[in-house]
Amino acid sequence: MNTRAGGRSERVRRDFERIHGRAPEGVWAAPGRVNLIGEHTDYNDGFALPMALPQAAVAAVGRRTDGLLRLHSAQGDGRVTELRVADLAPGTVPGWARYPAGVVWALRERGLAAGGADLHLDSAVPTGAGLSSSAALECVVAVAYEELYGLGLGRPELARVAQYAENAFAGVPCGVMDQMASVCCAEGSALHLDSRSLEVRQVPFDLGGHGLRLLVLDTRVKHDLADGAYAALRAGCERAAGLLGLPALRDLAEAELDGALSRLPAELVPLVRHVVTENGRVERAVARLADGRPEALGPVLTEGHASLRDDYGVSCAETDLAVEAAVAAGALGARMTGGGFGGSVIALVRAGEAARVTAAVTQAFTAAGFGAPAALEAVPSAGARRVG
Ligand code: GAF
Repeated sequence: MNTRAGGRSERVRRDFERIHGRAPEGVWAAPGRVNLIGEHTDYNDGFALPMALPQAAVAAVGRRTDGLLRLHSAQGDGRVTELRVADLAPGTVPGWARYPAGVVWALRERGLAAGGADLHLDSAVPTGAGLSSSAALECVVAVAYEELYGLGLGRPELARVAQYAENAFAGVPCGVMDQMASVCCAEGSALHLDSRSLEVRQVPFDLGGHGLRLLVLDTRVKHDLADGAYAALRAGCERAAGLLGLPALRDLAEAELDGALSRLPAELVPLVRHVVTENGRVERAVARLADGRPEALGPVLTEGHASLRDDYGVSCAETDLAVEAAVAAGALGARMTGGGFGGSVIALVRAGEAARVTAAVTQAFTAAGFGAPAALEAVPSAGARRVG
């Protein structure tokens, strides 16, 4: 099934023709994601369980032989951004264009024959909502280039290239989860990701068959991973691993946690406790899905939120209130998803309770003087692919 992205491909193709005055060579899509559990574990070489959203970035692309990269976005200001691929350098491209341009730069940094192209992008992934809108832009360009320029990298390597573009070209020190989710997810499944080996396993996640729905409530509090807080957390984790003599916090077993915490400075204790217990929550979540009990994910989600709020310190008043109101209204579990400092909350609900939970969160926001959240529904959807 082609979900909404496939349905949009004809329009994106027509828009490309109007903007670039020629036919594209193809149309590709790459989705945003929600992460079910496993937050702030990826840069600790740990585990995560994301799933792709139906909302995707769609790109119509055609190669150029003159070394120019001509970028247009339906969400942009209407102008075409024209860049010379040979001149691409970190820090030189502002705004949304740094994500597609960064991928072309990252491919060339690897010595790959990535030349120019005309691109038209149209993304349905909400921006600043913690749903990986930037990874979707990167990954749609990565899969298009993989095919058009015959790069032969394969999925996990494409995700690495996209991550490198975001780290080194756009200046955001993210881990690899969002890019892996965008390129490797499969319809009907969550993705069990080992961020060290990049091994993945598709874990069937049949919400509808179990009478469940997964709500996404975007608090509309914009988060920005480049603002320093994310980098500081990452640095804290790396420092803790160093002090413990470990390659990464992934190498600390839950059974050894108490002993390890007693050897760390007080400010690193909650960070380490979150990362180690969060890896454990991923394993518990996967076991519950494997047992055919997706409703049993609920308590794992809510416990994960408490850890992000109390130990990792990446929640905020709006995400805490959304979780609290959703659970009070009967959600099986809820948590913030993504990097935090705002963004979205996911809530696992019985299908018949979806409207009530959404209304309860909206009412709680009104009572607290917050703007109304935007509601979406998460359905485990396909990863990046050609759609036209
Ligand atoms: C953001 C980052 F981009 C990811 O790599 C990950 O660290 C996540 O925050 C937190 O789990 O989405």
